[in-house]
Amino acid sequence: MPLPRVSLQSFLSSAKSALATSVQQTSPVTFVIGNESADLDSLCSAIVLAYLRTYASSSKHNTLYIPLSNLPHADLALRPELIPVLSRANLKPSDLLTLSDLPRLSQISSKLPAEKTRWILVDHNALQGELGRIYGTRVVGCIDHHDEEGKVPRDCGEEPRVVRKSGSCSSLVVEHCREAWDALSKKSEDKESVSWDAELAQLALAPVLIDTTNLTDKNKVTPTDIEAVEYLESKIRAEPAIKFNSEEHFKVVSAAKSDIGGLSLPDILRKDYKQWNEAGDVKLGISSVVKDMQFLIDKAGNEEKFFTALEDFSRERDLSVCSIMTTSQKDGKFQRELFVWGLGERGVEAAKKFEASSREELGLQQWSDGLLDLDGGKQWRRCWWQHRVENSRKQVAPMMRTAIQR
Ligand SMILES: [Mn+2]
Repeated sequence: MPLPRVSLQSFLSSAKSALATSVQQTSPVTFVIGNESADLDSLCSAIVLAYLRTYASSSKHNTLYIPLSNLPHADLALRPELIPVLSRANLKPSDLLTLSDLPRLSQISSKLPAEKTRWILVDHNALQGELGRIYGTRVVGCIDHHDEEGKVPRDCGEEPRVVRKSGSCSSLVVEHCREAWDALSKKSEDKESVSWDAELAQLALAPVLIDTTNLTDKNKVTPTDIEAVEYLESKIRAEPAIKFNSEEHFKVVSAAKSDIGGLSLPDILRKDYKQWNEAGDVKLGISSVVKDMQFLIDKAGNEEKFFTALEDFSRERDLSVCSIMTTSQKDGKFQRELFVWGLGERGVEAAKKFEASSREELGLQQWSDGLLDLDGGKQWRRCWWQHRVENSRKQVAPMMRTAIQR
C-alpha cells in the first residue's frame, strides 16, 4: 500500500529525514533525479513524479521516493525562476533536496552503497558524471524527452520507462501518472486534497509553459503537452481559492528566468550547463544562456576579459570543447548564437569537424565579422549566428558529441 498522502512541503521534509536515516543506517533508498542542468523541467518533474509514485502508486510496497535536484544547494540561487514557481506550491528553495544532502563524494560509496540504491531518471536517460560512475548500473526507470541513449534497462518492471519527444518532460510525467493521480484524488475529495492537487498541478504546469513558450512554440509543442496543460489547469481550477491564469503565470516565470543581470559571468555560464565525456576522456561542456553574446562580453568588460573568464571556466572543468548557446529577442524575433572553442589537439579537431558537418543543418553564419574567431595551432574558436533556431542544445549537443567520436 502506498503511504498516506501529505502536502508537498511535508513530503519534502519526510524525504529529507528518510534520506538522512538511510545514510545513517545504510538502508535501501529510491531516488528520482533530474538532469545536471537542473532547470525548471528537471526540478519540477522529479518532485511531481516522486510525490505521485509515493502516494498514488498501485504498488504493494510503501516506498518513499526521494526527489533529488541535481545541483549543489548554493546553485539554487542561480535559478530566480524557482521563486515564483515554488511559492505557488507553498514551497521555498530551501525545501528542496539537492546534491548537498548526499554524503560527500569521498565517502559516498561507503555511506550510500550502490547496491542499496535505486534511481529513476527524469529529463535525461543516462546518469552522467560521478553519480553515473558510481550508481549508473542502479538505474531502474526513466521518463525523458531527450534522445534515447540506451542506458536504462529495457524492462523496468513496475517503474516507468518512457523516452519520447515532447516539449517538456513534465508533460510525460503527467501523462504517465494521470490515472494514478485521478485515483488518488478520488480517494479523498476533502478541501485539503483539492488544494494539494492544485499545488502539485501548478508545479507540474510551470515547466510545460516555459519550455513551450506557453504552448506557442510550434517546433516544441506536442499533443502530450497540450493535454497536460488542459489536465493540470482543470486540477488548478478545482481549487476556488486560487486565481490562476496560465498566460500571466508564464510571463511572471519567464521574466524571473531572464533576470540574470545580478549574476556574475561564471555563475551565468554554470547556471544552465551540461557536460559530456566522449571517446574516453574528451570533455564537452555547453552553457545555455538567455542573453546574447554581447551581454556576456559586456558583463566581462571586453572580449579579452571574456575569454580569460571562459578559459578559467574550461580549465576548472578540464574541457576540450567549450561551447555557449545563446537565445535572445531582437525586434520581436527569436534568435540564437552559437560559440565553440576547441582547446588542445582533440578539441580543435572535434570543433572543426563539428563545423564541417553541421554548418548547413544549423544555418551557421559568421558573427560580427569574425570578431571572436581564432585559428591557432592548439586552439580554434568560432562564433556564429545560428539561423536554424529550432535547434536547441537538445539537437546541437548530439552533433558535437558525434564530432568528438572519431
Ligand atoms: Mn527538459
